[in-house]
Amino acid sequence: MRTMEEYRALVEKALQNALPQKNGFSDVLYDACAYSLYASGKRLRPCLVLAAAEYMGVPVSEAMPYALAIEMIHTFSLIHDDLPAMDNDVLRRGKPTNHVVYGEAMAILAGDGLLTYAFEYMLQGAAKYPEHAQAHLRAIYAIASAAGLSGMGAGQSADVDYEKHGAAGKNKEALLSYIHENKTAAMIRGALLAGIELGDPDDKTRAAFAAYGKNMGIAFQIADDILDATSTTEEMGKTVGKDEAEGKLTYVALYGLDEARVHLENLTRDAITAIEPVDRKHYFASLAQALLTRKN
Ligand code: GRG
Repeated sequence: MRTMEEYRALVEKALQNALPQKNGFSDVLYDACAYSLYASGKRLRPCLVLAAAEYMGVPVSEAMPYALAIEMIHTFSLIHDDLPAMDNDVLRRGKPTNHVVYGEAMAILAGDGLLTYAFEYMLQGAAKYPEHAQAHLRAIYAIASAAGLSGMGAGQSADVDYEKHGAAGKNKEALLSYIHENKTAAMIRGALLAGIELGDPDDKTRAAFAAYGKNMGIAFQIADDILDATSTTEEMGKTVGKDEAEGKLTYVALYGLDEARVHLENLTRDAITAIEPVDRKHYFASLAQALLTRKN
């Protein structure tokens, strides 16, 4: 297995050829997709796909379409999350947001385009390996279910609904866990599961990666909440301090900074405990530990 930096370099290179060619009439859609996709994201989810696949002995070349597809879906979610109707953000990945540059209508199309193309891209990838068709179907399912109505979409809707209507009698702790588990952790868990499903994991491995991904994913969002309250716009490449200003339901808002940090540490420990039985070289434990202290 390689380092996360090595996976990231492979992802950046492969991404450059991932979008369909320009054809003249819809070049602006290509430009809008490329603008956000090629901006400097951390590429965490695609790197997780590749690491999990290599852990299972699957070559990077076979896993790459799934890595790039999940980054396209993640980028779609960022473009739409930034729209005026949602978070109304003007800065993302260190650049003006998609709708600021291309207008709202084109930003909606770019998000829709990236989401849809991700599935086209995964199916093209799967078609090259007819002898592994079942494994590729399982990988597509892992990503589709992470992104959709019982994953990221569900979490985002609960988040948006809270902003419009408040908790409306719901238990706030449970609602916050639901939002973080679905809005953010589902895609991190989905990336890991897609990677291992390309091999032929046993139930123990599947369960370990699922629990690891869920705990690390929630921890990742808590770190995001903490950074929103403590970091700078320059460091994060997006506007910080908005969570508090807009009364968002976050770990910092509900528990305060110190307790949010304790939740972050506990979830990281739970992630490490979950993966330990199958984590041959402590690769995934080290990764969770590194994310605990991330700066952006
Ligand atoms: C209804 C199908 C459906 C989907 C909903 C708008 C939306 C689509 C989802 C929003 C999900 C969202 C923005 C969650 C926040 C997750 C998060 C922590 C994003 C930041 O991830 P990083 O830090 O960002 O990995 P980079 O830019 O580094 O990739």
